[in-house]
Amino acid sequence: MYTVTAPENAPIAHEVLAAFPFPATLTEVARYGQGHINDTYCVQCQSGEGDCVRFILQGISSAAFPHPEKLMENFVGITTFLREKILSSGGDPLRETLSLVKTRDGKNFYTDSRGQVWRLMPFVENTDCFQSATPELFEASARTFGRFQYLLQDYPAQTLHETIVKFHDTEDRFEKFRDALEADRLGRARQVQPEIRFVLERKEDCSVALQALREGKLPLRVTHNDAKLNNVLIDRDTHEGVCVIDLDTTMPGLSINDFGDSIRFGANHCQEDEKDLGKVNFDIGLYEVYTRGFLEGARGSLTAEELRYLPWGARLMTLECGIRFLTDYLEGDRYFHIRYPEQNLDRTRTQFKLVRDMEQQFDAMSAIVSKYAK
Ligand code: ADP
Ligand code: GN1
Ligand code: MG
Repeated sequence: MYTVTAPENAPIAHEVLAAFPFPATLTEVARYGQGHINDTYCVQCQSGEGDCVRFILQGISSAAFPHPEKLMENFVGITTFLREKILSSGGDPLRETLSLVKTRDGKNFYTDSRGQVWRLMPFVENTDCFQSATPELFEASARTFGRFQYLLQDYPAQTLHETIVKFHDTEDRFEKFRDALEADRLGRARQVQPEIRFVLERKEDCSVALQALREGKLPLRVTHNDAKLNNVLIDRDTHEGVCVIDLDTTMPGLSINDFGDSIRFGANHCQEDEKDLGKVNFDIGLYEVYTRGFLEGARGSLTAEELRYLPWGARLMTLECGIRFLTDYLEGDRYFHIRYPEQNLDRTRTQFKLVRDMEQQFDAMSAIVSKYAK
């Protein structure tokens, strides 16, 4: 008998596990990783000879993703496409892209008796997932995200579903913020006047990327949309990026946003909810190594206008994320999980401090892109 270290979900775990064909005896099922969205488990099997095989079992969050079956269609389309690209360049698709283990009845996912969708994936062994990194690891993640962009450049973007509608529509995020402010359901607006002003003063910034898209300056591509350091698995021996994971928001989007989200998350030395703003600083040195790695991985697949707008991607993803945290705070913390009452406000403040830093160093950020763009 195997152990399940997830008591609140145990009956479901048994039901879900029974739906998949495991190659050997199950020995352990345990909660895994630090993701905030999906229910992730590591499932371990052992053969008679003592060989161990691991899998990642994930229940997709129906709160974040209203149509998980469409998300799975995207997942299959993207990973099948990547598999072919990786094979033709001599790589190992079982390490360099996620893949699925089908259910006993040959489906790509299992829907449990409560309606939650589950998928099973081979565990990419001998890798690590980092929440913060040295410059070398940060650059490795940049090359991997740049390569992801490069490999998907001729994917038929129009065939993908929008798994979260208007996900990086910064203008819409601004409007939703204004609605939350107007409603002010919990009377919290009074305490956050400086943060509210910060957003209102940047209404025009919220249109910069979308306006460039409307004018045809920026192309719509297939992008990851949650391109953070902790969504790349890094090889334990070579310290090179191996595999981009967490593909649930991979859909049509802007390359500058993938670049920007990585900078937002990784080009600093603080936690997202750091209370001491004295410790929250945008690190332009880390920005430089990320830029170098991303452009190397993208291998010339970005247009001159995309390159020109990369620094805007960083500013806008950081501003947008701060707006989302502040909106959630005003609405009573309904979207982002919180561990203490003012966590979304602390998160808002770190993002806005980073935006200010980027605004002040914007010319230097542009110069760095020019230095590495060929
Ligand atoms: P979330 O959307 O909740 O962030 P992720 O898909 O990023 O979920 O998965 C959560 C964690 O599980 C990751 O941070 C990583 O540590 C681990 N993980 C996910 N898929 C794999 C895999 N195929 N092999 C090894 N580890 C994985
Ligand atoms: C959420 O769960 P995680 O950390 O992968 C969010 C991202 C935000 C991030 C901020 C689907 O991602 O967009 O940037 O929190 N993902 C979703 O911490 O909303
Ligand atoms: Mg993740």
